[in-house]
Amino acid sequence: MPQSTTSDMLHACTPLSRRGFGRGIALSVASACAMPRARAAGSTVAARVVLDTERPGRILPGSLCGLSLETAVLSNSAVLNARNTALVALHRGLSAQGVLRLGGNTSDLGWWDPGGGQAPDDISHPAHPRDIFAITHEHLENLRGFVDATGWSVVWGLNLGTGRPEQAAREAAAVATHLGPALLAFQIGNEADLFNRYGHAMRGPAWSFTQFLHDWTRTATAVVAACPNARFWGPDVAVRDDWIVRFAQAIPASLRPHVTRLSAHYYAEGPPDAPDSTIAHLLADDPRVGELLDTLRPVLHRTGLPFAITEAGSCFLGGKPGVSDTFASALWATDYVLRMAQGGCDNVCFHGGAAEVEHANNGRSIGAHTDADRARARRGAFYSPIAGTPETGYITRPLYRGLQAAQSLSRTELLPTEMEAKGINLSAYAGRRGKVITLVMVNRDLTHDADVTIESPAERLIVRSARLLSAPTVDADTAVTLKEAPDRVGAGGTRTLAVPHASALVVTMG
Ligand code: BDP
Repeated sequence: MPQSTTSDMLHACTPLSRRGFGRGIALSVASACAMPRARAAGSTVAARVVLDTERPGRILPGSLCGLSLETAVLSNSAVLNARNTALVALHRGLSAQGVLRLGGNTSDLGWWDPGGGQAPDDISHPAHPRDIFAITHEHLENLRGFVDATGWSVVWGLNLGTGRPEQAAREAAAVATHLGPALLAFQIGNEADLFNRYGHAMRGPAWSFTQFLHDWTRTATAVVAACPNARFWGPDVAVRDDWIVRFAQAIPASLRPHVTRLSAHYYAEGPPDAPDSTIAHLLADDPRVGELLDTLRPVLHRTGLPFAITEAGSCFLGGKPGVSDTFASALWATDYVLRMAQGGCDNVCFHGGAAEVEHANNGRSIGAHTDADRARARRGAFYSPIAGTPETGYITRPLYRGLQAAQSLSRTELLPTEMEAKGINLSAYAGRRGKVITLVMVNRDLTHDADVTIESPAERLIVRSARLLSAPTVDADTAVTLKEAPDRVGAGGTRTLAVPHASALVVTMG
């Protein structure tokens, strides 16, 4: 995917920015500014959703929504630690078997220190002189305790940026030993498609896919020599969809059985100061999502490999206050996860964490312009689903509730749905588990309420329960709830349900 001019301009002004976001999104200034603070007097549309209960698709995994953290989080031994019971509970509140991906920019700055040594001279980088950190036995033991307490599994990012294959192999062996069955897979290199960009600066200007494949193969080969059962997810790129396709085609035969999932990252917008890093833009359809799914469809079919978004966020460079930490991010995420799931993606890990995210971004929280914002960002990057520290305790950000709403389709067989949205920004996703059918309707429209009539030609469905994902306003950063809406469950099996603007409704039927 070639970088757009916009992206190059952004790249020129903001050292770490690197994504061509927003291509093709037609967003008028008027709509970008439309920010209803109270319920707007928009009209109600009569929409219709048709469920095809006879053609169930694949079963979505229990780990549909996962979390992603910077590897540098391990430097604070109290965070990923079984004794951090508040954080354990918040992971369990999302999923009983989620995926915790450790990676991000800091995964290319960590080095395996088997015993209190000095960082090897060749693990250093002029662009990140003070960011190199050690990974120790103690860190890995704490991590194991944490994931055992949560029931989650780990995807571990190995250092391709500043490390050497032998070091990665030693690190992989230690990680495999400590994590045991809780280790799902390794990744090699974080967003290697950006390694030649200023800010990442891990490689020179001539860096290419061919060189990446060469380096990746050397590292993976060394890792397999040290851990014969190693599994890999890759290529974990930021923007180059074509690298995913080329990677799937070019994995050397000896490593092919070890690659168990294709992976990439997605940020809906950014950097925070870009004019269209807004709530309206976040909630509008992003054409890149459809483009990626179209690109991947034949590859997933041909290789039989599943696909994951191992790092997702509303706005790169730490998120944007007033956007990433608002209810809008919850609505965006519910729709994004389910849209991706419908397109063949099995897992979306949302990036977050606290000060380590600043670490990953060279010590800056770009979106924070006041001391209060900076203090808030240190407790949790604006895009983080969870904010807090072991000392202060933890809170959920609005995004977390959106992930819980999306998780309601985990472990269901996806059902084809057709939404007649009458021109408003309304989507629907459904799944079946045994006799129960769950339907998630997301109304990302900022002004139009919808009365949605549910039709299922093959069987008569009766609404049994409904939960509403809502908040006082779309830009609310508190009081976001996902709670029972008994008024939606009409007597006699009413099947026309109200989905107000800026809300989502999770309905179970049988
Ligand atoms: C991603 C990096 C991660 C950063 C994040 C961001 O992998 O380390 O923290 O962007 O920009 O690309 O916030």
